[in-house]
Amino acid sequence: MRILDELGKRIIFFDGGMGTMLQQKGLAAGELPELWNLTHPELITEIQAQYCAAGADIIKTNTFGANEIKLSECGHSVEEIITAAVQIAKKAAAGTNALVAMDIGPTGKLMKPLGDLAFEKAYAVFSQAAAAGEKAGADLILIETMSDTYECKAAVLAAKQNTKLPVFVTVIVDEKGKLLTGGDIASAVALLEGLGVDALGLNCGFGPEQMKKLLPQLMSCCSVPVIINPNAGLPHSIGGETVFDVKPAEFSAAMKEITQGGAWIIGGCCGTTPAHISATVQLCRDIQPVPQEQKHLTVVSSFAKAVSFGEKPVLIGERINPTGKSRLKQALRDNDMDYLLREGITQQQNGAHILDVNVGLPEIDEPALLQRAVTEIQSVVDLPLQIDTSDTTAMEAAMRIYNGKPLINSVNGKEESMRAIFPLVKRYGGVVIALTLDEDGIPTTAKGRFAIAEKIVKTAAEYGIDKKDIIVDTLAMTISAGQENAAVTLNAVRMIRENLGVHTSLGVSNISFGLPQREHINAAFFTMALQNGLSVAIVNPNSAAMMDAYFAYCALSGADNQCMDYIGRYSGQKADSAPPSGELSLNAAVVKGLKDSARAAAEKLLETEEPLHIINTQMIPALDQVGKDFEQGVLFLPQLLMSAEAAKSAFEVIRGKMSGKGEQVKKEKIILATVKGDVHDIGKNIVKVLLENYSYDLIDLGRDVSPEKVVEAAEKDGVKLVGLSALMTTTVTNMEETIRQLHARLPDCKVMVGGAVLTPEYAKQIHADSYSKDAMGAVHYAQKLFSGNESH
Ligand code: B12
Repeated sequence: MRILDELGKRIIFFDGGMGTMLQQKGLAAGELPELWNLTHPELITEIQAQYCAAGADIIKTNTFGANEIKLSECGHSVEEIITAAVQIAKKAAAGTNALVAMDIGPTGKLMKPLGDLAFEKAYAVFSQAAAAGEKAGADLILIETMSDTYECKAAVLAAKQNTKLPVFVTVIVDEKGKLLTGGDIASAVALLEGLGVDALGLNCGFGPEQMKKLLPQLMSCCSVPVIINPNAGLPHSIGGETVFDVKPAEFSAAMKEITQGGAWIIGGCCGTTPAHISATVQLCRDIQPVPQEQKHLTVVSSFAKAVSFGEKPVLIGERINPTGKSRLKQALRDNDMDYLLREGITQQQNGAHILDVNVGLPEIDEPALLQRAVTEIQSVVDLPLQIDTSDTTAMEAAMRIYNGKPLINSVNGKEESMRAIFPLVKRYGGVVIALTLDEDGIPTTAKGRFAIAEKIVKTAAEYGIDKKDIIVDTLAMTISAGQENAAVTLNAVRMIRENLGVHTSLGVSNISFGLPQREHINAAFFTMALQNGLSVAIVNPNSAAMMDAYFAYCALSGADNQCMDYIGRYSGQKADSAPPSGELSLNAAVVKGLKDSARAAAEKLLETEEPLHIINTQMIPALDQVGKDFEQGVLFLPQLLMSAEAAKSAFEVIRGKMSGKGEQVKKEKIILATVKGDVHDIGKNIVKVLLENYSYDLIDLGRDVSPEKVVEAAEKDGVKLVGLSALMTTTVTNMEETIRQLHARLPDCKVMVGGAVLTPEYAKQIHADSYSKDAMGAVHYAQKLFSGNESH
């Protein structure tokens, strides 16, 4: 059976859970399931044979964690384990029609800048696994349970560039349809379809009922076959054991509705068994797959958001482009990324939907700088980016590491340009802006520009690029050089939109070059272009005139539902109020995650304010705000992390001012640690600096510290006071355990605790000797204790 030929003709069935089946067969917690391919091959074959007997068309190899990162210390090579796993699966499938999918799961590491896994390292790790799977004879690749689109991109590129196998991908989302790193379903689909995967969908997380609710969202944007592999319900814990509630009959009934909702490929994940698959096959095998509609959506995405063209006119912020901007040129020469980030944030605040990123200066290493700029901007701004460069090496470098499906600026009608750019668009995915010029220059008629657009669309098709992924720029030429220029451009916009059916774009401000008071012309031209069907404009979102034209046009044309955007923007605002810009407060810099601005703001504040006051009035409220937004799903882990980094960099400066004020002779030793399982250490570090400031001799054990390590350190140095920090409800239990062990082993050692989740009552309940709500409280307790005033 060739899987791709089979899709859509009948429902295709994946097998069910492997990990949970192995646990039932005795796999211990912490043991690597992949090693069982070597130690218990017969058990794996047995499970997979049961799945084949149940009617699975595709069985997954037992290789979810078979990558160099997870297996580095197991004593066997990745190839050895994967080869064994594929052979086992082939043996189990022998005599049936079942195919073998090389299963690839996440590495378990966070990608940079969230964690420390570099994109190219992830690519290399996945390449090794994918190639080993193909070599051993797998029929397709399934990349599954991906919770980060960026890691997923590395895996898909690795599979596509190192094998010839079909590539299926499923991601894991929460009940709101969000990935761990904040992406929604539409942004994941945009990225994965852009990369050319053969089928995509959802797996793990929860049961079929919850997935059923997310299916319409997926079907509304997806044009490739859809896969749904849920768990046997929501996992919950009974007596320390993970249990899944949904039984085969209930599971299969929900899966039937899922096929009726449009999924072509179904199966199970954690907690599902051969009985679940068998029941599902019985119930669904005669269902005719619902025809999958081609959505023809023109869409770009970031890690978090997808922007679709055609609904409302789209604005691309033009400010990160050095042409004519000496301050930005200087920032690029100085590697001043914070300046770029501020430009990005301001444009987002002012209403841009996409940001143009162009760092082209003759004297710089453009590929390296463009990659860096894209990475840094993506870590603080969640808008999709337009990668704008005439250097194809820089373009490829940036497209490769971009987290999402980018907009690309640009290709044109020259043979050479199309030959260079289209393969990149095909390989990395993207929507490309096509300029209506070619070897003969820019046609002076709308018809001439239309003809070039037609040629570009036709040539793109030869590279396998659909016209939905092309946006034609009909080129605005200044009216000061030719009366006809505006009319030609606008006619071309209309002809292309109406007769070629592709979206159009314009760099609006070129129209007024050489004229005084350019904004008047720009705003009027922009409105005219929108009226002629323009889909997207490159504008300065910080220009009130342009934004006023935009919001007024949307309200007038009916694109702004009940004028809500217009009212939201202008009600209560004075007509001439200026857009936000300028220096950021420390609070704002931390909330927005801007490291350099946070440091600068802290330095400024230190001229007039006390360090502790700055922490209490600026940093803690900012982090509280970030925490709340995170909890409510407004912010996601990448932004949380950038805020933490910004807070830390401000704190570095503040610490410099705090230390050295106290006495010089070191006093008693105090141990500090953030408890096991918890990596939050900003608060603990503040406590440390303050205690040091009062001349205590601090032993900082860091974060994620086991109870045993704390006890050992306290015992070794005869320490009489230990401070423990915990910030999560899930880690206070480890705090309790640490206190228990300390008290049992060292009865004279006192334990003080702190951290946002704790209350005085709870601290008492877990037998802490002292609780303080802030760092100063830690100092007071230490003073009291060491001067002998502490009482029980
Ligand atoms: C910054 C931050 C992060 C950063 C941490 C960076 C770092 N190096 O610390 C990063 C991005 C890494 C992070 C990760 C996560 N985070 Co977080 N994070 C926060 C955030 C926004 C701020 C914490 C902070 O630094 N506050 C400022 C400091 C100064 O306050 P503080 O720690 O309370 O310290 C003061 C006092 O409490 C006291 N104190 C502190 N320790 C001690 C110790 C002693 C002995 C004493 C006496 C006093 C004392 O003195 C300090 C100064 O006054 C909070 C939200 C919030 N506002 O609390 C969420 C928050 C704590 N995180 C949360 C979560 C869920 C996570 C993640 C699980 C996210 C994820 N899905 O992966 C991971 C967990 C990773 C792990 N295993 O620990 C949740 C916890 C929910 C809960 N109730 O359990 C919170 C509350 C956000 C939320 N509302 O959902 N996070």
